[in-house]
Amino acid sequence: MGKKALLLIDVQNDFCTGGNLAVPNGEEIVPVINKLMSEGDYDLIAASLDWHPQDHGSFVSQHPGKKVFETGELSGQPQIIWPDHCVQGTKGAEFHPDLDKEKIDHIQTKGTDKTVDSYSAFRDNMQDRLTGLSDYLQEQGITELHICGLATDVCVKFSLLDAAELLPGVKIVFVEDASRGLSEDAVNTAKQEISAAGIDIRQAAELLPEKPRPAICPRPPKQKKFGR
Ligand code: VGL
Ligand code: ZN
Repeated sequence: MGKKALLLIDVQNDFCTGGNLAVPNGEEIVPVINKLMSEGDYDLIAASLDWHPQDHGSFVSQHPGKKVFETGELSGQPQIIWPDHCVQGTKGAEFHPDLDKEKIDHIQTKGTDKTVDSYSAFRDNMQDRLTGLSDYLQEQGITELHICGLATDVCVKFSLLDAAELLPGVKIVFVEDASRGLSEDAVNTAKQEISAAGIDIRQAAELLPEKPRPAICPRPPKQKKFGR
């Protein structure tokens, strides 16, 4: 029998309302994910953490004269300049407080090298260094992987595309309503790329095992036989 895993991408304070790189309504995914974790039939639950040093090369603080969301350069490659976010050991880098963290079996950090960004939980943006997550999931015998989190158009998308490429034979599913994106246009483009890669797009409710229906109509009582 195959094994099913859930992978949560960057469900961290800085990507929720009030955070440094807030995804609109990002925190709305937390109850959806909690339900998936408690009612879903997962053999393994993994989560990634965007985990940057305080002088990470994607941060606006490291690019004097640049504005956030402009394109700059990092190690000779084009790089979107982000607000400083998810600095190791800060409140912004912690999981959202309402997330049922005790259900998480395995944590994968990423973005720890200040000279390269890492949107995907599987490898850095230069695509030359793996994080180790794909090997881990393979060693665990995972045959189906559901992915969701923040942000759909950045880290969730790149994690999905890498999963499809690095885990051949594993069924990959994007849980759309357990994810939120930074920009609506970019989310629509991302969904097209996700579909084109052969990844299924599903809603959380479709992925929960069917509950046995309560017996509201028990067998009618035996009719008393009269006569004879
Ligand atoms: C992310 C931008 C920079 C994300 C991380 O988790 O989607 N986006 N770092
Ligand atoms: Zn980041």
